[in-house]
Amino acid sequence: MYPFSDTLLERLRTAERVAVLTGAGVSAESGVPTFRDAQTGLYANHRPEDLASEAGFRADPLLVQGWYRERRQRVQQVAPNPGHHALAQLAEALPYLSIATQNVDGLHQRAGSRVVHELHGSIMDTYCIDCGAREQAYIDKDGIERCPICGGLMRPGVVWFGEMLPEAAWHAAEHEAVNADVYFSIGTSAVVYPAAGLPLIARASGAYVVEINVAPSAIAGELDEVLLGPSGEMLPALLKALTNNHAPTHQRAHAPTN
Ligand code: BJW
Ligand code: ZN
Repeated sequence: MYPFSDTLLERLRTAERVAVLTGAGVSAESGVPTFRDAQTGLYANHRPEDLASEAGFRADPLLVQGWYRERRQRVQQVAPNPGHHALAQLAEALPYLSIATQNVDGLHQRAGSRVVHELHGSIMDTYCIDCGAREQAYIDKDGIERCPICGGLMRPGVVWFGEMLPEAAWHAAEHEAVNADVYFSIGTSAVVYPAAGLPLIARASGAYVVEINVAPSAIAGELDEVLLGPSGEMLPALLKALTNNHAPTHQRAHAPTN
């Protein structure tokens, strides 16, 4: 059993708004590799900018399209883990909980989370880099996926380095951070900006900010609490700690007075 601090439990019991930032670590226990794990990470054998930038894509579209195709297949074969499910259930147990995710795998939505802001897009989405069409690709003689309308290269609907985040998702995530009473940063190394800045924005705006990770992230020293452990175990334990002892608090607060 994880020892959650009285401060965290009390802040959660009285919170009106809880916001969460997630990263690849949340999906690790579903069998989706993280990016920066030295042995198993998606970037273990390549420079990140060769796979996740427009320049890298144009330099070797066959490599990059193949890498995303394999990842897409993997995501379709896996399922949400207890961490995803616990977050969906926490949203039901608390007055309001939103998720800003850097993940492109759609697993939060598949677990039943309803308010999910996808900061880095979706791996299931593809579009033509030249005309933006989302038609079914054809494969050319070199094995490259091309646009049936203009012949351009088909790219994944994710956010690469040097690209702007989707405006609506970013603004929503920033709004949630500014207005959160409690903020969780879960399973992210917190090295990629602007997403990594969200927990810091939340803290500067007065939230109680808690990290859940198997190892301290780049911003761990600037947060209120760091809980070391896998999110697939930590989040169900937190849900249990909260719902076992406190169910009445919010119900009382919102129940009719007569
Ligand atoms: C567990 C666990 C378990 C394991 N339980 N935990 C400010 C300062 C410096 C640089 C910049 C800056 N602002 C912008 C930049 C440039 C750049 C950037 O941040 N670079 C840094 C890397 C130096 N950012 C951008 O370019 C962004 N765009 C932008 O800023 O636009 C404005 C602009 C435009 C033009 C010019 C300049 C500015 C876009 C960033 C897009 C990132 N895209 C990627 C690829 C997405 C597509 C794909 O999926 O392929 O997003 S990169 C990759 O990293 C992916 C991830 O979402 C992202 C974050 O990774 P994440 O999720 O943290 O994974 P890991 O592997 O790093 O960490 C996993 C963690 O889990 C670890 O901590 C483990 O310990 C933990 N863990 N198991 C709990 N069971
Ligand atoms: Zn096209």
